[in-house]
Amino acid sequence: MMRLDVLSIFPEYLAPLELSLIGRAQDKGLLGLTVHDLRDWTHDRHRTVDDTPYGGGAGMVMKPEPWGEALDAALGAADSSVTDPTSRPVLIVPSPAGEVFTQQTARELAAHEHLVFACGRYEGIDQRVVDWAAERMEVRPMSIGDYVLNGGEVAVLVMVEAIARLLPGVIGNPESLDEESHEDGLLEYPVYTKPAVWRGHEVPAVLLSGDHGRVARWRRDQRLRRTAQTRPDLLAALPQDSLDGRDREV
Ligand code: 6GU
Repeated sequence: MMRLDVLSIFPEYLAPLELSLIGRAQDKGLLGLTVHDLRDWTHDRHRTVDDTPYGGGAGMVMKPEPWGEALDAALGAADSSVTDPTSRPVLIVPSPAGEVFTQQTARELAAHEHLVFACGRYEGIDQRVVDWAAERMEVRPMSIGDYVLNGGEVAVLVMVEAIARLLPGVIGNPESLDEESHEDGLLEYPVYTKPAVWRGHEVPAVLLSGDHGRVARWRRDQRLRRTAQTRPDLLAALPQDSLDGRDREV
């Protein structure tokens, strides 16, 4: 069972993880998710987690001490001498300054037994927390895209959903994963259901033809066109041998 620990000063922000697919995965015992309040590891009356930055400047920085104790607790008796890299915990630090999280990252992280997410707020976490952690575990500063959020919590919702749905048993029909956008480098094809005509718009005739070969070819063409239209960067990044002669005619 994959273990996930999320450390945050706004644990209520992670409440949606109890719902839907991820909530059910927890009920089924496929996933063990715990959300922790960072303030549980403060010892002053005001439960202080931030302080002014050394060197001056705007905003506040998250103090290292609560993070140190929180990470000690999340890691527990984890044995850092274990050699299998998938059994070593990974610390994911959401940050707009991180490496961009992609489907490839989701697949890599889904292979690990224990992920710890450290949600920063304000101007960020004292860098020594990350440096100290990097001596004990794999640390991955991660961004979910080129824009700025107020904190890491929403980014964690995004990453946990992308990772959890890849775990065996979480999605009812795992075949539905194969032709999704970003799995093989092409965007997905458009889908239709009944009625065959709706507000004057018809379902493409090929989908009613019963010819599985023609349907497959049409769907492939649609994926190529959509990708060229919306994400030419993805098309350019495809390995040379992933396009056949018919693909090149599209
Ligand atoms: Cl992971 N955190 C924050 N605060 N902003 C972001 C982000 C993460 N990814 C994109 N913007």
